[in-house]
Amino acid sequence: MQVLVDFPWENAEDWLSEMRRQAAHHDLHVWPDLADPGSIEAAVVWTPGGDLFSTLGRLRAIVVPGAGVDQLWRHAAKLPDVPIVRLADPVMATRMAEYVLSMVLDFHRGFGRYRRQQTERIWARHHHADPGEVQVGIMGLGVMGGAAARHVAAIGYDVTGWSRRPRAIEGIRTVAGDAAFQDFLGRSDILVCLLPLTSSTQGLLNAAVFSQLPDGALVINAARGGHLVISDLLGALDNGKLGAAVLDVFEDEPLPANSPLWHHPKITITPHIASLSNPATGVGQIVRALDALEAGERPEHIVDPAAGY
Ligand code: NDP
Ligand code: OXD
Repeated sequence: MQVLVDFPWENAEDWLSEMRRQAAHHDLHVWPDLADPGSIEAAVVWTPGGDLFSTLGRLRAIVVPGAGVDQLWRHAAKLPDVPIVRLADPVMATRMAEYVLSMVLDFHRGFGRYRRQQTERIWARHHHADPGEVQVGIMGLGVMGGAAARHVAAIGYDVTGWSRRPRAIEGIRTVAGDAAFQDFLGRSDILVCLLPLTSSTQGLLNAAVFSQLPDGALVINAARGGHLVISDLLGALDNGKLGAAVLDVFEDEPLPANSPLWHHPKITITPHIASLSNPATGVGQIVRALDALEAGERPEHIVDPAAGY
């Protein structure tokens, strides 16, 4: 199969060498080295620029080398009417779960306060609740949110997960849909966003939502920058409604140097590393999708265009 590949990341060489190793039975064309765009049957792309797709007349599928697909809509002038396949990688899910768990523990045990105390050589001990008394609400119970919920619940936190449609996960209270949202927020001392960015979830982390959380709550956004209304977050942190925020994702990445988020004392920033994708397993999934297409079968993990994820 004729396959266009583009991995616009600092470790692109690792992805390319995995592709050359695992997809040796396909003809790979590495962007922008594309002699005959009309021959390409599958495009493995993250942020396809401008009108790339209009030049790929024989395209049969787009394979996204990551979990989220919203960046396709943002970068491509027009998407062709072909299946979009995404990654659903257990390695990434575990990485995300570790990130969420470490941020939950950091907040619950107050380690930020001890880091600040250390800068002033203050020896002061602060007592804390047990995990079972801390309510963690996870927005999104898919590959990422499901793994995060299990990890956090495994060490005793009181976890509730919220999804669009009802989901059952052993050991976790699950709720679904708009009707359950308000109650869900009220039981989220720590609110974790692991939703896809769609027209229904854009701007969902906003002042109205923050106002329904318990006082002093932590908000963790490891999904997409577009979920968060930054001015609402700053307002809720500054008026004391929220205790802290952890942000891994931003509408503009890298986060511009002049962003007020960088220096806010209640905000922890990480550079979109909550779950770095893993070339070996990621390429394994990409190749399974390409092989299915070549065999005339339907690949796994096809995005529902109506839902947008
Ligand atoms: P999935 O598609 O597996 O899961 C999405 C979940 O969100 C599902 O449970 C879905 O509900 C729920 N959901 C979608 N829309 C709504 C809605 N309107 N209301 C309530 N729930 C909704 O996605 P993943 O778990 O694989 O990934 C989630 C997101 O995480 C990605 O889209 C990406 O943006 C982000 N991500 C960030 C990374 C990072 O490093 N920071 C790395 C990887 C992903 P239902 O179960 O009913 O379908
Ligand atoms: C993804 C991501 O969606 O890394 O895979 O954010």
